[in-house]
Amino acid sequence: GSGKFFVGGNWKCNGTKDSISKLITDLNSSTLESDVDVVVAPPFVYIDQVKNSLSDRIEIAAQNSWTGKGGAFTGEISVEQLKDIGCKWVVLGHSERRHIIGENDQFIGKKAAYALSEGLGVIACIGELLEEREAGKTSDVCFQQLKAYAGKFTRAHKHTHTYFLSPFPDAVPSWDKIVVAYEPVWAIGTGKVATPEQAQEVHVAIRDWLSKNVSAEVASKTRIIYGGSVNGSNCAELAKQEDIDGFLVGGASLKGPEFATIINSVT
Ligand code: G2H
Repeated sequence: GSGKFFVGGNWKCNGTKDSISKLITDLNSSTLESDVDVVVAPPFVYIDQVKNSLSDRIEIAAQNSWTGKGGAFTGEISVEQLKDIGCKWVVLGHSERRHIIGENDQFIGKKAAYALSEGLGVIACIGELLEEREAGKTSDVCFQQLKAYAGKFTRAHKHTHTYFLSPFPDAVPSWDKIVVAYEPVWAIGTGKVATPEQAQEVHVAIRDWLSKNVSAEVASKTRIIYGGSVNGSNCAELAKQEDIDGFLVGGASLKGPEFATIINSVT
């Protein structure tokens, strides 16, 4: 793969003060490979607790952020607030937000561009539904979702005159803090993990798209991580694939020892 192995734990809407305190104790006492970037994404209300008790070895991501500066936006959390409490990352475009909550490419791209413009790292999720895979549309869907991010990243940097010269002109600097997470929707929380070959095939296609539409450098440097029912038993085979640069883990990230096993599957 390219870059440093990256493993994110997406806790989703799970946990209590007590269960999170136990998880933190387990994470703090586990031995983690040094050559891996590790990030956890707690629910907003527990971020401060996590920040105050989790080892600095692990960075913190939010599971959502607002499209711009804070203000009169009831129920939203701004990027500035996330930075204020110590978040370094935000997970955006997760399939649960796309398909359960109804966020579209446009809205997700706007959030991602704003987070990046404020220096927050973005874990940019993409992935196809089962019916889309069965209709042979996996790459089309992933490319469409990638394009929505890339287009917005460009607009976040449109102040230079090169804007009009290519479809994604100033995209290079803004891709530094992006990790692409490929999560086939049919594999999320279903226990139905993609085979290493299925994942590798899509990761190659994503890298190829980045190369053609952004730049060869961005394609080779950007971490492309896999998510969808990754666990302690299937991580090693997936991690061996050339273009799998890490994982976004849901259910299995709620168990400290198993999450450590996944982090340490780096090859
Ligand atoms: C995919 C993943 C984490 P899980 O959503 O983002 O969750 O590992 O539970 O399938």
